Amino acid sequence: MKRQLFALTLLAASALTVCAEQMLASAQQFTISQAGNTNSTKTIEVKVDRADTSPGFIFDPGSALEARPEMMLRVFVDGERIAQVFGPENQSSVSFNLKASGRSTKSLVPVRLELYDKDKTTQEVIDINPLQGLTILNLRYNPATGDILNEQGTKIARSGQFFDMEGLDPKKNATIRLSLTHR
Ligand SMILES: [Ca+2]
Ligand SMILES: [Ca+2]
Repeated sequence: MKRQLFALTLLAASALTVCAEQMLASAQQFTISQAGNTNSTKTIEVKVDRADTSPGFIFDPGSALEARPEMMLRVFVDGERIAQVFGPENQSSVSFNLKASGRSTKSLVPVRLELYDKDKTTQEVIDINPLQGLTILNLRYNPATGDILNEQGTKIARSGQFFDMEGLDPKKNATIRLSLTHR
């Protein structure tokens, strides 16, 4: 009887140990998933103040006035288009005063801006990317740090501050002023 009781006690003790180990393991898993959690949804806000081309550029044939572009701006957050806006006809400079937002769970959120000279039948890209060979902007926004990175992973701006991006194409370029932030 005494031996049976001893065995039962051992059994109970080992069961407790197993139980405690399982609890510890699940607690560790919980901690890891908390620490590695980058999946919370963020709302990324994109503001585009304005875009300016050089008045001397000839976007269209015709008079000096007609030579100016008809700007169209598209903005994407994490692959989803959040805005498409048009400037007035024949304007070298357009105040977009655009504010649009999109959602993402990514730790580096892709933000894309495309600027075009949009006519009835043609749609020509206007270079707003200072990197050689690139015309549209494919930026990355880091909600954890507030850093804004270019296509090469270089930090180019900070969250909540307006910054300028200037295209280098000698014929069709513009400087665009934008800011990114999140909530
Ligand atoms: Ca025009
Ligand atoms: Ca045009």
